[in-house]
Amino acid sequence: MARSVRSIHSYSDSDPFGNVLRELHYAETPVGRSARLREERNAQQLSNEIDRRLDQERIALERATHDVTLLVLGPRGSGKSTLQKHFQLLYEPKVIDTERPAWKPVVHSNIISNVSFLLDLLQQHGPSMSASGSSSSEEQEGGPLSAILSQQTLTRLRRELRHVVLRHDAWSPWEDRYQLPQWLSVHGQEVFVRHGWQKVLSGSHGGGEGGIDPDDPTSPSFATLPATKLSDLVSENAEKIKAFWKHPVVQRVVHTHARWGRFGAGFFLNDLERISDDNYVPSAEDILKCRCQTIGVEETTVQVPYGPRPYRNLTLYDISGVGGKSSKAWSGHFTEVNSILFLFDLACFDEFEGKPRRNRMAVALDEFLAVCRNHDLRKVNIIVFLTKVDLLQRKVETGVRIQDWISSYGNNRANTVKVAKTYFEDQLRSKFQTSQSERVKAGSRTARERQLYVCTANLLQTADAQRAIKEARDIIFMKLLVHGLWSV
Ligand SMILES: Nc1nc2c(ncn2[C@@H]2O[C@H](COP(=O)(O)OP(=O)(O)OP(=O)(O)O)[C@@H](O)[C@H]2O)c(=O)[nH]1
Ligand SMILES: [Mg+2]
Repeated sequence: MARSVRSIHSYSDSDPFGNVLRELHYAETPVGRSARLREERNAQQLSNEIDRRLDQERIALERATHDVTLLVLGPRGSGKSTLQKHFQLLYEPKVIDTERPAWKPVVHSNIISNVSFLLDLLQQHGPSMSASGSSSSEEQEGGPLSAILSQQTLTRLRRELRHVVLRHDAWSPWEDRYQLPQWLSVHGQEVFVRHGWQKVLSGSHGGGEGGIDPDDPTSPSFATLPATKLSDLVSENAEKIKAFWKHPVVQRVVHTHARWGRFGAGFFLNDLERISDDNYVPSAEDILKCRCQTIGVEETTVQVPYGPRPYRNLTLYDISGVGGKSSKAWSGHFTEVNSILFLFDLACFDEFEGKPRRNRMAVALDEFLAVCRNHDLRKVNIIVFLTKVDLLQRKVETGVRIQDWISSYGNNRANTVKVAKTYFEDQLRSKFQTSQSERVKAGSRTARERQLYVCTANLLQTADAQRAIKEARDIIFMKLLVHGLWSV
């Protein structure tokens, strides 16, 4: 007994404390010894638990301190949601994967909205034009559309597609009729989604066990997804829609009106066969192409690998539709953001919006200036993403002349993507400079520290978008390192 105690606790003879302790342990009964050992074990467990919690708190604090927040701004349709999807695809691909089934009603409503838009385009450029003449591009394409599209044909097409056509003028009873999910709504020809809609679908967030298996149409979550009537509507009318899409007048109006290019994205009419199938589940590419206007603030957090640390949390706030002049209302909540990502659509120079109607490029430049001038965000660097460069290319190739829409572009500049990109980038830099000079004049000492970066991306090309995101990430991370806010 005494030997076994000695073997556990060996105390030096020269140590006065050792002598005391040895005597104490020699006097220990077996019951007392096991009680003491139990207490020691408990104390050790408690100590380990405290260490573990302290470690956790330290890591949480470190992450909180080093988290990155970005404000995603830009006019309607400039690509903010698409950019967010790319952040997820790049850093959290599992999330997008589990959300795939939820995008099905969005793809289907995009089809319906495209058919309605096309019918309206036929009305505008078809029979009614015979009295007023035709556009020059139509002449080049082999005569006016009115020559091959009679009012009779148009009426017939409308009648055939009457079940799938959206009305412009009012909130249609569409949502009820086709049982759209609560987070999805349709107004005019626009499709809207509400904030946090993905989370509405049980098990669709965060991946992992119990979530939707996107490739298994019999998975319980998949089967209970709403909007089944909308899917029925598309599959039941697929043949009619296909015939409509292949109709020569429709093809003519598509090829002669570059502004159709705005649907280059949500352009699912070429894929009807695949998309109208009962077992269809949207691919990541389909999700990127979806057009649906965001309502409210959309928040997305991804974990970005960084140096020897496992990752940093990076949160994007998409302030949809209120990125410009009305920014005063919310900007005070975002003074600590690390950077602004401003999306600027390069292809919208020949499009109009609002009442009174204004050129969308002019609106975008005004919004950009308003963001630069915003007092709450005055210290935040801006990274501009020039988007839709592919559409710009398509427009100039089909003969749309930028100088016809933007008078300051002038006749001396070539109508090419390269020249146009430089021109629009110069416009943005000059707005930024204007706001900086105003601040210097007003006595700001920090004005000169703020910077503007510009990168270009076709957000429908995953590789190109990811290259631009990594470029932006490096700029943001580098700034944090330079200012000593981060260590590797
Ligand atoms: N061709 C092309 N289409 C793009 C590009 N970027 C985005 N799109 C498409 O443009 C449409 C609008 O993009 P969104 O990301 O929804 O635009 P948004 O800025 O979030 O729009 P709001 O939510 O209305 O403010 C979608 O159909 C996208 O697929 C691009 O670089 N090229
Ligand atoms: Mg959006």
